Amino acid sequence: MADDQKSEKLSSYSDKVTKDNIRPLWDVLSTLVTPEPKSRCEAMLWHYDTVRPLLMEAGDLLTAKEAERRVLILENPGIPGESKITTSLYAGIQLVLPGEIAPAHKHSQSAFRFVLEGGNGAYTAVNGEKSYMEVGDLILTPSGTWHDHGNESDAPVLWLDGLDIPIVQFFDASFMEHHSEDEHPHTKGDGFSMARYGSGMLPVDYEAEMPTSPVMKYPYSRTREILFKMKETNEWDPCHGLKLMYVNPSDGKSAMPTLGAFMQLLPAGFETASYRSTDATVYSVVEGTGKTKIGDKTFEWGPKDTFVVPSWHHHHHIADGECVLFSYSDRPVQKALGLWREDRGNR
Ligand code: GTQ
Repeated sequence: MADDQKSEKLSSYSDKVTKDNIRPLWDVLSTLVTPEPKSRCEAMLWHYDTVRPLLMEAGDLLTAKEAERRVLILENPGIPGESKITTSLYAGIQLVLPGEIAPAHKHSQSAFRFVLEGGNGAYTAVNGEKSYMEVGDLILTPSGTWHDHGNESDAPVLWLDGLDIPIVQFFDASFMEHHSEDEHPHTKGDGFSMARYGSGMLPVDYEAEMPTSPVMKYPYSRTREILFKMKETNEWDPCHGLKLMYVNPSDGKSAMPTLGAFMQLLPAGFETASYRSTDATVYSVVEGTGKTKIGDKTFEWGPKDTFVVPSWHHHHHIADGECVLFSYSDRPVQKALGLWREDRGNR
């Protein structure tokens, strides 16, 4: 058969079988099984100075209660309309104004709040425990736990919401319920779970019911102190500076099964070595200014900015002064499935 005759026959064959919900593998194999990760996710940065005024404008338009959650989603430009910051993760910035309550609900999705602004009287109540917020605190909302947010302070509170919404969507495993009251019963005070589970001791015979940390709040004051203590020994990793992972103190694994969260310190003037890994990573700048080069793009950042590094993209950070960066990714999922890979440069 002549080449053009053959390709015409193959093409009409494909058209024919597709009508029966059948597809020839040879048409799609190279897009399904790629030699390297090929993602629609693009490198991107959102300046806090862009997002904050938009949220304050939303604050004039509707209450936290009317919205249920007054959140602006950070949507990846390569995946428009899907409410994703990476292929597997969600990010949003949430605003709760003084006196407001974002009403209690629970859902299959795991979430965390990473506090950007305000606090000092604003809180998230999770599973009966009321955690007051300070900038840089990480507060968990494990899958299936009742939670509501409130603000008893006289200033707005804003935080970064990280959720595994796209992962739960992928598995078609989403359930959610509203509580009958705006607030679920707040029976435990601030620091309850930290004292019980996060102080190097556990109640004897403790057995985890869920593969998630029993500690609800990881205060920044503590995280920062650990980083600066570690700094004294100068053991900087060329790719990461000093980087810590938030863990479940009862098993040493990731604090949440679907969301890996990290905090790192870069010394003034430090330029990290080129690095890439298969977990697309969302960063939130806590302290300092600097740049991140991702492929041929350069993103300049300062406190409270959010940026995303897609899977398997070479990147490195350049710190102007001393910098602290929070980040999260789907690493625990990839590790559990034996899929996670990293490449520490050597180029
Ligand atoms: O605060 O419970 O950004 O349910 C998205 C979904 C926040 C929350 C989000 C949610 C929440």
